[in-house]
Amino acid sequence: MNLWTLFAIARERTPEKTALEYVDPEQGGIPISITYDQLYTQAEQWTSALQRMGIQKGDRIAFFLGNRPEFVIAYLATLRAGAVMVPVNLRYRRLEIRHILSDCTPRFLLTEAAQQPVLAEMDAEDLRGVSQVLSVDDLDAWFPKTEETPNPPIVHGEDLALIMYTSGTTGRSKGAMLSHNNVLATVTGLLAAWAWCAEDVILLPLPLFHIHGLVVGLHCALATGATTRLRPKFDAEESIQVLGSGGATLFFGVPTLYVRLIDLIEKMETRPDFSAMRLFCSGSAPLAAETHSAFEQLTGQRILERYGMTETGMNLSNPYAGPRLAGTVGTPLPGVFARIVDETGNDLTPGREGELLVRGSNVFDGYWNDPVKTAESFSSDSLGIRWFHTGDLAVQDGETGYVTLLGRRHELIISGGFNIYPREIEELLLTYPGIRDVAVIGTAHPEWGEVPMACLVCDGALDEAVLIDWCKHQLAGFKIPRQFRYVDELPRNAMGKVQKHFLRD
Ligand code: MCA
Ligand code: AMP
Repeated sequence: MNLWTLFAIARERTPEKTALEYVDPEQGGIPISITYDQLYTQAEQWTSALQRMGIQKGDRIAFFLGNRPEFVIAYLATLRAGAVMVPVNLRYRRLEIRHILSDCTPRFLLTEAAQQPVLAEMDAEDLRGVSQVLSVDDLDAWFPKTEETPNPPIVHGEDLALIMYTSGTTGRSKGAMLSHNNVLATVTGLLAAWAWCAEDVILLPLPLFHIHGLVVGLHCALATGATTRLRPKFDAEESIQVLGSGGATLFFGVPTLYVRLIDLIEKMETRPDFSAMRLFCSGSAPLAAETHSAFEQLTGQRILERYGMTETGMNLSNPYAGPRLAGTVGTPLPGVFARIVDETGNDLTPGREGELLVRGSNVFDGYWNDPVKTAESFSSDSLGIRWFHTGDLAVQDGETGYVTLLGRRHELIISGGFNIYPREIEELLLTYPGIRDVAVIGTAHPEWGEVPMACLVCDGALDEAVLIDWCKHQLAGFKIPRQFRYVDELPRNAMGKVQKHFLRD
């Protein structure tokens, strides 16, 4: 079994059904509808094309491409050809993209006209790892004309399907290697836990370059023969219109999306009718209890919160049928095992706080090109079974068994569902003339959850507007500090480590 066969089975069952519906309001808003059969045929054509251009099993194809049907078609073809998809966050800029490309050395970089301005800022050295750049808006220039049936290799469950780059504690992002089996484990777990069925319709505005949109949303839908209403980005007004007119049964979002939906619904004269909706899910960042209850009060729908990671796919979930407790992430999904341990790795009893470890077929094998980081991320128990250290601090309730996440061992900031490691911003800012020392911390924000703030030690006065503009050319916009504070020196402990809690205070 692999991810292509999972899709091929659904297509065999429901060939005429709409697999994908796509509307881009900025392109006139005319819906495009693709059946399972059409998606299959187009993916086959793309597989042949990729093979004619020399793709081999195990080659990487980087996607710097927005949500659109070509993303899904090319992705399925990548899997069919036994190649590995490497999605790149569309908000990434030169430094981030250069690192990913040089690390995974993709055979192709698949992109589109809309991303050209970003790529145009990159030079040959930045694109060194890439053999060929292909634009889906320029198919005539490179897509082979002859139609041949593909001759795909045998793709096993253990073969690599994805390399997903996650923000790194050391400043550089690491490529989490996910096999077909890893993704299949998350998909099968969620299909059972959330009672997915072929009649489901999911409204999906989440980016396909993350596990949330790609696996929790798209793959689950493709595996069940459900319909995905894909959108290029989140638009609260359009979402309410679709969800309130019986146009979907499922909606998955990061907390920022729910904050925006609540804001808009509160301003509406008549409350939208979400009675056709079967399930609203939230994940990727903590959902505030106020958001949970405000959404329920306004819509009558109780959000189901779940917890996952790029390296593991989905781990824990509140129940579909059963109490969905605000502030908790529920219990392990089918096939996932979890422990909460102290600093020395000893299991803690319910009620005691420690680090959450997980194992299961959903858990990745390691980081691309990084055996050291891989080894640091796992530990073995007395039976020699490997457990992944999530870095998340958690506690389990003695009565319900539900787990609550308390924070993180590392300094991760989560802004609107995107991860930010302070170290990456600190390293960049230190290269700016006049900045002598810097510490970046996360501060609470009503819409984004958290945003970065930089505390700077400078040689003289700094023009913030110039600094921000300089940062924007190097890094994704969501990583740019929203505030700068100036200090004479940073509080450090005897080891020289910055004591960030003092800065926060
Ligand atoms: C956009 N901006 C942000 C963010 N997004 N700032 C902070 N945090 C963000 N997340 C800034 C832009 O830089 C820009 O600022 C301004 O907001 C407007 O940009 P725009 O593109 O119009 O924003 P938007 O379309 O409204 O995007 C907000 C969003 C988006 C819809 C919440 O961030 C989003 O789709 N987030 C979801 C990410 C996600 O799926 N994460 C899952 C990963 P300026 O103009 O100054 O540049 S975690 C995961 O997959 C694991 C497995 C899990 O558990 O799910
Ligand atoms: P990523 O590396 O982008 O996959 O992000 C994974 C991290 O997001 C996890 O380690 C958690 O810290 C966080 N996360 C995911 N889901 C939740 C949730 N429901 N509540 C709190 N944090 C979450």
